Amino acid sequence: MKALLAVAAGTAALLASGALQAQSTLDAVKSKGYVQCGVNTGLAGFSQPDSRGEWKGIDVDLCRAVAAAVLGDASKVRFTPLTAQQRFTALQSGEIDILSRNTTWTVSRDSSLGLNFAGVLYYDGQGFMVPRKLNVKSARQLNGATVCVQPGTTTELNLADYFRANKMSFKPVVIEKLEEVLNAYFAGRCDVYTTDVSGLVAVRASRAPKPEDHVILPEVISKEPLGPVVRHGDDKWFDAVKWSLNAMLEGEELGLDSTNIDQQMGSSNPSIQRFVGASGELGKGLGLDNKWAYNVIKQVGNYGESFARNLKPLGFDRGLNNLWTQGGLMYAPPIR
Ligand SMILES: N[C@@H](CCC(=O)N[C@@H](CS)C(=O)NCC(=O)O)C(=O)O
Repeated sequence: MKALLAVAAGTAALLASGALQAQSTLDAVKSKGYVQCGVNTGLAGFSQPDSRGEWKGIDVDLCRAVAAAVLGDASKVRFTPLTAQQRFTALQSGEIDILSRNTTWTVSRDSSLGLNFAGVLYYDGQGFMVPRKLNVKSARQLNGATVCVQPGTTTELNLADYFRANKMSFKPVVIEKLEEVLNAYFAGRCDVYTTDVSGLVAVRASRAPKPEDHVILPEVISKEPLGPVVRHGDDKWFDAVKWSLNAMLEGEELGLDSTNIDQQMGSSNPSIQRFVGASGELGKGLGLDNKWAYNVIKQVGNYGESFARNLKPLGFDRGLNNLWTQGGLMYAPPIR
C-alpha cells in the first residue's frame, strides 16, 4: 500500500511538472498575478533594496517593465536575491520567472544551460580595481598579484585567460558572497578585485570606505553584454520579456518618457500611435494588452530615464549604452 501510494505521489508530481512545462510562463504569470524576478544580492544601480526595503536599479526596472507590459502594473513583482552561483539553477528549476541580474550572454549559457537571453540591457566589459597606494597603472603590471573574484562567473574564466595570454601568474581568492569578497578586498586580503567594470564603478561608489583610494585600471579585458534571461521552450514569455526591453529602448528613441507619454497619446506620428496602442493590434500578437508599451513607459520610464535614475548618480556615462542614434549600441528592432 505504501509503495503504491509512493508511486501515485511520484506520478502526480511528474504530471504536475509536465503541466508546468506545458504552460507558458506568460500564462502562469497572468494567473498568479505577479512576476518572480531573480536579482543580484545587492549591487548599487542594478538591484539593491533601499532604506524602505524597496528594490531599486536598472535590472529591477526591467522586471517592473515586464510586469507593466504583462499585468498592467509595474508593482506586481517579487524579488529573489541570488548569488552568481545560484542564479541559473533558480531559473531552470522554475523558482523564478526571469533572471535580471548582471548576467553575461554567452553561447554556453544560451545553449547548454537551456536558457534564452532576451537582449542586452547593459553593454559591459571586465576590469580590475586596485588600491591607489599600490601605484599600479596597468593590468600588465599585475604579475604575481592576489586577485579577489566570485565563482560561477565569466569573470573567473576571463581572469585565467588574461593572465595566461600575457604570461603572468596570479593567486585567486575565490569567494561566493559579494559582501565577503568585498570585505576581503577592502581589508587588503587581495591586491586586486576583478569584475565587470559596472560592478567596479558601483562598488567603489557605494561600498569603498574611501572611493578615491581605489583606481580602476584602463584595460577592459572582455565583452560582457548583460541581459535578462528566461528558459528555453517558453516562446510567449521570451517574446514578452524581449519586447518589454525593446519598448524601453524604442520609447527613448521616439522621445517618449513617463512625464510626456500622456500628452503623446493623441500624436499624429504613426510610430507613436502604434507604440501607445492607439492604432494597430501589436498587443494581441504578444498576448498582451494593446497598451503594453504605454504601460512600460508610463510606469517605469524609458531606458534613458532608468539609466539616469539608477546609474548616473554613481558616476556612470552612457558610452556604449547610448542609443545607436547617439553613437552607442542600443538598438531596438521596429515596433510595428
Ligand atoms: N557578468 C558576469 C559577472 C556577474 C556577477 O555575478 N558579478 C558579481 C560581481 S559585481 C556580482 O554581481 N555579485 C553579486 C552577488 O553575488 O550577489 C557573469 O554573468 O558571470
